[in-house]
Parts: sequence; C-alpha cells; structure tokens
Amino acid sequence: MKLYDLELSGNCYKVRLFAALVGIELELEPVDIPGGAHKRPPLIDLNPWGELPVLVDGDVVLRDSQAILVYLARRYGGNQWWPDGAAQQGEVMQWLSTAANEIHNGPNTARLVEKFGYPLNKARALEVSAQLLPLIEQHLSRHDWLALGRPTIAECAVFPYLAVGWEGGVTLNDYPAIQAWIERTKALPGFVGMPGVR
Ligand SMILES: N[C@@H](CCC(=O)N[C@@H](CS)C(=O)NCC(=O)O)C(=O)O
Repeated sequence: MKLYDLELSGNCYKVRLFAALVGIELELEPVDIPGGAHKRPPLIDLNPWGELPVLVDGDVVLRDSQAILVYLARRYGGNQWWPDGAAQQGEVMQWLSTAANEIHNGPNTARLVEKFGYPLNKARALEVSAQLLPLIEQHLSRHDWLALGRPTIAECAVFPYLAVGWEGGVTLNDYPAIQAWIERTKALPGFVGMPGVR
C-alpha cells in the first residue's frame, strides 16, 4: 500500500500515525510539494485536488486524511478504531469534522503561515484556535479519549496539528487536560511522532 507523503505534513502524519498504531506497512512515496510535484502528473491524476496525502491500496485511490483513516480503520483495524454502530460512528465523525474544519482553519493554518510562509490570515487562525482549544479542554477534562472512551481514529485526526501547533504560535500551556491527552496518545503502543512533536 502506497502513501504519497510529505514528512512535515500533519495530514500525512495522521495516516502514518494510524498505520503505525495498527501495524499496517506503508510504502512512503515522498512528494516534492515546494517543487509543485503534487500539481503535476502522476499526482494530479491520482488527486485532482492537488493535495496530499493520497493513498493507493490496490485499485483503491483515496484523497483526504479523514477519508483515508476511515478506510484503513474499516478495512484493517477491526472495530476498535472505527466502530460499527450508527451513534458510535457519529461520535467519532464529530472529531474528524473538527479536524477538517476548526483544526485546519486554526492551528494548522497558523503553522502554515508561520513555518512555511503561506499567505493566509494568521490573526484569524489564532482566533479560531482560541475558540476551539477551550472546547477540547472542557471535553478532555471529563474524558480520557475523544470518543467512545477509548482510542479511535479521532485521536489520529486531532492529535497532529494540536501537537505541532506551537510551531504556529498555538501552544497548549493553558490547557492541562489537552496536554495530558497528548501524553496518553504518545504512550499508545506503536506510536510514532513527526518533526515538531515534542
Ligand atoms: N482535507 C485534506 C487537506 C489536505 C491538505 O491540505 N494537504 C496539504 C499538505 S498538509 C497540501 O497538499 N497542500 C497543497 C499545497 O500547499 O499546495 C486532508 O485532510 O487530507
């Protein structure tokens, strides 16, 4: 199974993290994003959105880190990471959406500006982060894990950009419950980090 990958991408790291936790062997294919390789064939043919990660598993070609997590968890992870029940799936899905929306527009965007010089609105990204982190803090002060009382793909979707958010100026200093959850996640068997995860 091949993952078109960028080491510094938190979205790619979501997939690498889940694969490591579950013991899926990934063939990593590094992509030169600064050189624009994701906007040219063969990548643009696999993903017309021109974004990483892209997963190729036999005939299956998928873009979007959240979608890839659901696919891998359903196909290879048993029902621990992506459950069977409708209500349970909804509970996990809430967090996948948070990753794709508020975390993308908050900590991820602040890091894109600060670390990579993207011409995005950092002040707005900090505002979004300041609204988001207290909500996650409140949740994690009452729960050890984001959903279902156990580690799920919600952890893989949410962890990366909270853990490296400091690179964009979004620190967790005021959020002890999030910090404790970060440490719990880092202690999961098979856990791997990425540059910036301290
Ligand atoms: N919703 C997508 C977002 C993917 C995304 O934004 N990927 C970034 C790398 S982290 C990318 O490929 N950006 C292309 C660019 O900067 O031109 C996901 O979750 O995978």
